[in-house]
Amino acid sequence: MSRDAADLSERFRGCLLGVAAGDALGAPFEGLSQVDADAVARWVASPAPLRWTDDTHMTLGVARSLLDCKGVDGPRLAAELARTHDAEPWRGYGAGPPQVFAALAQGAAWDAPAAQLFGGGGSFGNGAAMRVAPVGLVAHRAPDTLAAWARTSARVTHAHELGQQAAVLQAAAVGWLVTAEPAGRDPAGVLDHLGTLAPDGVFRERLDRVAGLTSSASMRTVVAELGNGITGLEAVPAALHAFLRQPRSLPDAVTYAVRLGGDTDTIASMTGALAGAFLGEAAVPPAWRDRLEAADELVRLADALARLARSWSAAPRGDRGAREG
Ligand code: AR6
Ligand code: MG
Repeated sequence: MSRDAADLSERFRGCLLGVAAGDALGAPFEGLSQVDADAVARWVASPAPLRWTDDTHMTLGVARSLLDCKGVDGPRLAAELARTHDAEPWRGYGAGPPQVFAALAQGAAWDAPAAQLFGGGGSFGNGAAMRVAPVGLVAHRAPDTLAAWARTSARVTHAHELGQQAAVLQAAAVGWLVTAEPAGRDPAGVLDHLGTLAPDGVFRERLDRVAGLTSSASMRTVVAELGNGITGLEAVPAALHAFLRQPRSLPDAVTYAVRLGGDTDTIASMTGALAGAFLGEAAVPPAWRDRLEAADELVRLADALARLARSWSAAPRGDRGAREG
């Protein structure tokens, strides 16, 4: 394997391990508005197993479907996410997705049930963004395809524009960071890249708030400015801030995200995806990895995604195979 190929695999592994470690480390604190720093420190340092929740469970479903379809195919992704959920429905799913999967089992079209949720407005939850990292990894060399795949991957459960935009932005952040050189490139450049995808509107305003926060801002200020809740509009900026505040340390970024409170598992998981894509596998503490549920399976999938990314980006456009939306 060439040095570049080895580096890419390292980054993909870091990203998926970061998703799972952040999810599992944040899970015990989900929903708390005040998180005790000592309690987080004790839990982070403890030897207890790190069991992940729906964030990682769905990410694995997206990864398997990407590998199977060599891209994002809405109907096949919907079937894979439903299969994944039905095998372990106790993983802590949001309210919407199980309703989608029940309707799919009754024969509904792949994107129809999502449009019925929340009075017909569709979900603006963070669930489409929390599972999208594999899309950002595989399509990192093709920004238009990345955005189209991320949106299609969201549509299975998130019909609301903000739920879909959150997924596009999180995938684009992963895609930008996975090839950024940690030693050379300022990671804050990711915000300029995301600005091209959200030139106006509420997400643009939130990205500007992320750019305006200094690293000395208190947690109270960060939560007041960005939020820490279950919506994509809050979780994407919060994860970006947690990463950009300590971009050279995955454990510091993830632990900080947990301490922000609110939707701790998801914001820490999304932070772990960003830090892991930027810093690679070596940034994940061995002690975390030893505690982490299914770490070997995450590494195996990351390596398969890296092989797909290399073969996909080397293929002529017409041979790329997957449907884009
Ligand atoms: N109107 C009102 N509330 C909404 C709307 C809406 N249009 N959309 C979302 N919500 P959901 P997810 C609220 O159920 O995005 C797990 O714990 C509503 O309270 O579509 O997959 C994960 O770990 C709804 O239940 O699921 C993540 O933390 C909630 O947002 C999270 O759930 C989540 O939207 C992912 O949830
Ligand atoms: Mg959550």
